[in-house]
Amino acid sequence: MEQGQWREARRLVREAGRVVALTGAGISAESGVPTFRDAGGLWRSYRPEELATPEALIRDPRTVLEWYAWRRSRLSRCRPNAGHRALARFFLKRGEAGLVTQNVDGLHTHAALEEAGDAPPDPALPIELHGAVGRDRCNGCETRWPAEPLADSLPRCASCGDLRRPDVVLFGETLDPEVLERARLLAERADLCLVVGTSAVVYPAAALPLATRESGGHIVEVNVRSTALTEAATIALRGEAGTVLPALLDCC
Ligand code: BJW
Ligand code: ZN
Repeated sequence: MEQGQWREARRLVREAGRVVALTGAGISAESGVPTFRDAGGLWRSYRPEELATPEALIRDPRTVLEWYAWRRSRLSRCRPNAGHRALARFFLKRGEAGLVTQNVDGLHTHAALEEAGDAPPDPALPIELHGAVGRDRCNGCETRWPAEPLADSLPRCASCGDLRRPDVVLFGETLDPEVLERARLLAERADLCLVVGTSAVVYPAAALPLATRESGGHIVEVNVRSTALTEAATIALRGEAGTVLPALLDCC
């Protein structure tokens, strides 16, 4: 059964004209980045749904900014793993469609830079649905800056005085419509959507693989356990992304 699943998954990858990948926190787990909803994915007993909200940012900005400062400092020690690198190699080789991520950690971009040697072409660079933790933006206007360490006083925008915050999409905030549309078109036109390391409970990201399926394509899921999307998948490969992705993609 297991052997048959692998054979079928490899066939789907080989025969697909266009492949889109949707990744989540699980692909970065082996790089030492905590996930959101697995055991150990909590921070000081807060759940992401409590901290990653615009309401929390207004009610208790210091706690939210400290959470991001803690994550940034952990991230500064993290490197892309074999899963990020396998996807980067795959999309460097097979330019049709491309990579969509919910992650804000920048590790797909690092992997593409490492694998490409110089400027990687678009399909190997991720569409970052939920933004990037390496940037700040103003909560009031559109000004953006590279992230800076948290000081004693709350960081403020020099133009409008509003709070300076990470350039990420919190719960209840809307995704950048152009970014979402690019991802939606890739998913809709793909013959195969590879869904890696996501619990698939956060929308609209979780709807993207369903767009592939509704237009006649397949879903192959890579995860250590079953998820909200498993039933919709043609094949579900159980295992760590850093092991499964090279084994699945390097031979196709
Ligand atoms: C491994 C592994 C290994 C471990 N190898 N695998 C439709 C229905 C219901 C609700 C909504 C809906 N549409 C919109 C909503 C509201 C909301 C939502 O989806 N809520 C649900 C939770 C119910 N969505 C939004 O608010 C979005 N905005 C929006 O839609 O605007 C319009 C709107 C507004 C208001 C109302 C309605 C519409 C915005 C969502 C933004 C999410 N933001 C966060 C924080 C980003 C910044 C940051 O990082 O701090 O994004 S929350 C957090 O969850 C983060 C993640 O990107 C996202 C997804 O998590 P992910 O990646 O799946 O991680 P985990 O931890 O959940 O899963 C890890 C997986 O890896 C597990 O499956 C493990 O098994 C696996 N794993 N190790 C392989 N080694
Ligand atoms: Zn401003």
